[in-house]
Amino acid sequence: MELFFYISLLITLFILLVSVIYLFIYKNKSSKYPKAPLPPGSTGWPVVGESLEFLSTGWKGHPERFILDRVAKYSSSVFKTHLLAQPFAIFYGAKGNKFLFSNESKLVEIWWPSSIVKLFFSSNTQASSKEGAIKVRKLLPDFIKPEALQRYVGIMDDMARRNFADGWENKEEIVTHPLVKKYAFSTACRLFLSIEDQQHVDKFYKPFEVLIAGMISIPIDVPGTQFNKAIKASNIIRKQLIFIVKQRKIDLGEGKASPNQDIMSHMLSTSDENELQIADKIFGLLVGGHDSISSACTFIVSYLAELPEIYQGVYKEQMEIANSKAPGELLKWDDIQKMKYSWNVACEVLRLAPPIPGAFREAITDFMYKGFTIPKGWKIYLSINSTHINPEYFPEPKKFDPSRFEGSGPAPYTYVPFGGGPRMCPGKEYAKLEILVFMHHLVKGFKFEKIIPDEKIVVNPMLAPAKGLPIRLYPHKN
Ligand SMILES: *[C@@H]1O[C@H](CO)[C@@H](O)[C@H](O)[C@H]1NC(C)=O
Ligand SMILES: CC(=O)N[C@H]1CO[C@H](CO)[C@@H](O)[C@@H]1O
Repeated sequence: MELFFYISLLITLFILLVSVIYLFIYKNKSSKYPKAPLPPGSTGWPVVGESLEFLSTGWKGHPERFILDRVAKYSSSVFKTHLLAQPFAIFYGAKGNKFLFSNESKLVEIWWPSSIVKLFFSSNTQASSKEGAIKVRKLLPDFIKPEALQRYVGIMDDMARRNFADGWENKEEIVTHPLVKKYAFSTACRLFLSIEDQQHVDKFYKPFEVLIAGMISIPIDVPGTQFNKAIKASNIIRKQLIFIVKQRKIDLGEGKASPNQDIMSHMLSTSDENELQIADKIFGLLVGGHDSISSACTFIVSYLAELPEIYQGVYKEQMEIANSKAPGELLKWDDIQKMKYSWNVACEVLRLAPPIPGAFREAITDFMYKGFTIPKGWKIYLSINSTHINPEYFPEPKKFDPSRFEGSGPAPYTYVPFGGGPRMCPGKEYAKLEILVFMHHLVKGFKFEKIIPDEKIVVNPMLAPAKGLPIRLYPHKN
């Protein structure tokens, strides 16, 4: 009995001693941190933090509410929260965009939630370490420049023509979003991989659908969950892509394929990366390319259906171009340059309905912003949408006004549908080309009206009308 008492006492003393040492070290350590306070905000419930609130505002179709409510509550353009089991600083406003975009790689660097990393990166490129993070950054190519795209305008035109012929012509009603997705995906398959056969494209498309659905599922990886299915789909796609890339490399070596044939050939002949890295990049481009572009095109249809004057302006511009061409002649780079009004309209659509509502970063060092400390390792979410509807930068923000983009356009860092700084979306020029070619065929062929007047908008994982935007078509009589 006595022995038991002494042992308990010893254990208690030991625990006390350890606590004192721990507190001493901890206090010393934390005193080295800058004195500035953390940003205001609540970290919500333990572990889940405010993730549920964040997701639910997204599901309800108002992801910007999560941001705007808190900006009002804390009257701050930066606040802290806890999302995806991580401490987060949310940045809001053009100054925050500018600060983050121009301090890329100095203070912050791109970051992906672990569920996305699991879905998109093969295990050897996953960002589990510093080295991994560098590889993930390298996955984003920077080469899809206008020069590299010019020769593909004709192909894009041909793809759009075929897609409108198959999906739109001789139909009274269509559902826009799925059709446009198919258009964007087939175009990407052709331009990146030279896959033309529609059956092949359809077969390839199936795992992509599963993958995209998995992006917004709860990331629990056990057999049967949507997330698990998405990981499997991702592995299937990657395997196929690696196979295609390896085969192409052989064909290029033997002169059976041309270095200018498509973007994959271009990558293989201009970069020193291995097949695996190139396959990963193409994977990213296929997903990013078809989902964001189809979101943009769908909202263009939506706004044009509601705004007859804007439609008329686009129609006039596109018909001038169409009438200047010989029958059957494909669009050229010069024609695209003439689509100025159409592009302003597309930009205004992207302002009001940016496909991606925000972007993630990670603090790579402690830094100060607006008098608050953002500690190293914190994740950062910068809101794109909330800047776009700030009346300080866009007077009468709800008004659809393409003239905002005339001349020098909006002030820097206020309009960021493609991100900004060195991490600007690598596919911006590609997207611009594809969107304009789409608009050309859209207005040349049809007038249209919405079947559901006030269709709800969801984030899925990109912005989209809840029912896919069903419309009634009225082909032009000619
Ligand atoms: C980048 O970060 C530095 C250091 O915190 C800051 O002084 C600077 O203003 C930032 N750049 C911009 C353009 O905001
Ligand atoms: C993703 C997102 O937040 N979209 C919103 C952007 O702002 C417009 C205008 O307020 C809303 O209609 C969108 O839902």
